[in-house]
Amino acid sequence: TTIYQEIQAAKMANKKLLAILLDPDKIVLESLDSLIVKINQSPATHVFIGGSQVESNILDDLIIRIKQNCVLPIVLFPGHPSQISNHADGILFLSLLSGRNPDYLIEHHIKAAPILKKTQLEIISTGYILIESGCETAVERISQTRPLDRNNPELVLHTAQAGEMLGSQLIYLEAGSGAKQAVPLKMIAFVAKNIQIPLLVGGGIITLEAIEKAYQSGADLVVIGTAFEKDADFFNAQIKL
Ligand code: 1GP
Repeated sequence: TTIYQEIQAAKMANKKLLAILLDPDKIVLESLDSLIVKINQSPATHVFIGGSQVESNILDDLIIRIKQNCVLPIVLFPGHPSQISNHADGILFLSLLSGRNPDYLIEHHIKAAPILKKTQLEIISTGYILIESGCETAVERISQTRPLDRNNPELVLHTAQAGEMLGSQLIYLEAGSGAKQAVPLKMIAFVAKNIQIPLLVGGGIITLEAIEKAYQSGADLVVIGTAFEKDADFFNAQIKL
């Protein structure tokens, strides 16, 4: 079975999924083994790997080392076509549907296509929607796009539905890494109810309670970056999911 089939099966069974996002720029290779132990002890079902500036040779080594001791699927979450490694299992092929920068809608994808054709990576088409979160985030700065108004759920839904109609396999509602405000729960619920494909939510989720509320609102998979990066005992220190 593919990564995508497993996500779909989990959605059907109402089994919630959790991805830990690792930023290769911030990982200290010396402490990688203990970090992998923490990932294995956590309730995570997926490892996402991505960052703003990544050298692919670092990426290869990092993924090889993670795969030695971690059985979770490794999914690339790239910011740029240079961030592709054939050692991962899959890649979120993101189109930034909230923005109007052609590079992030299609241009990078055209550059990535011949590279991806030479890999075994499972390619998962993902409609990526950036939601306003209180301050400028890295996604906004690097993509040079504006996030969608957090008080306009209709526009967010229509964007997600257009992505679904264009063939996205997943919708990812993103507040941005380290966001002050996560995606509003009502917005998660409104979008989840009105699309058929699995819904990913991330950015600014820093408590187990917030993860649980995102699930209850309809998120199928929650992405945790900063909270785990700051405290590798984040999941253990609190009540198990
Ligand atoms: C960022 O959604 C992810 O792309 C995770 O965000 O670092 O705020 O958890 P955090």
